[in-house]
Amino acid sequence: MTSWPAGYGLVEFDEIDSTNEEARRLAAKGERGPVWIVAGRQTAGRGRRGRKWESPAGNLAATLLLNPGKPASECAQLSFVSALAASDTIASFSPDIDIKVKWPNDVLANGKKISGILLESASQGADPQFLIVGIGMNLRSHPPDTEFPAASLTAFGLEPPLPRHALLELAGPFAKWYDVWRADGFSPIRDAWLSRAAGLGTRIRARLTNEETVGIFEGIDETGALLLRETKDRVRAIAAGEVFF
Ligand code: BT5
Repeated sequence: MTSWPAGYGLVEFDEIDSTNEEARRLAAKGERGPVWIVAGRQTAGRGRRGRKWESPAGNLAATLLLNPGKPASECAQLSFVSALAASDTIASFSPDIDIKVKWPNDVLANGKKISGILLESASQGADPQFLIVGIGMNLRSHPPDTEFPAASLTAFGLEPPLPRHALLELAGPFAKWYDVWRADGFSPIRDAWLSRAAGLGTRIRARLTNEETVGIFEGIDETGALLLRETKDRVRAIAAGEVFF
């Protein structure tokens, strides 16, 4: 088991609306972190673009509030730092399951979504004053009817760890990858992420705001945009969207 990383605070709740919302409230009060906020369950857990995130008791709902002191464009790279940490955590509990990262920031276990990440920031001027990194993990249960198939550790016949234990296994790897990012930048993070990426080199479908497109998933660029080869001569950089394999 890893130990709690030095310098990181911890705030715990039995129940809360959303740990990301609590991070926002703490930041508004002047807290700059780094501090992990964890809740036994969320009543208004959120995903990207206003979607809902189900987080009943037994699963992990955690948010890290921190102040990277870098421009917003670079802070977006932390979603890949988070995905690496979350995939380490899941892998530590399920050594025989194929764990992959899915662009932009999910973790898949045997091809099913087991963890989702939501990065938020609030800025004054050009640079974010704080970054909010929310991570949900399906330890004990997962919702049945999601557009992208979901899974939990229990669904694979594994004994789920207590959320508190999972947080410990997340905070350590996050601190490790965060330190790599701070010392050496995005390049080693991108390499590590690509070595775990689902669907790399295969034909995928990408859903953007107003269209869908297909192509070969060739990698990600230095901003984290997905590189999709649509034709022999055209590689498109996709900054935001959903991908399907
Ligand atoms: C995400 O959004 O995957 C980001 C989820 C982040 C959740 C954490 S929990 C701690 C922190 N506090 C918060 O309030 N949020 C963060 P997205 O890619 O938009 O996926 C959302 C979609 O996944 C939904 O529309 C559902 O279809 C599906 N979904 C909902 N709950 C799920 C779950 N527990 N497991 C798998 N899929 C789920």
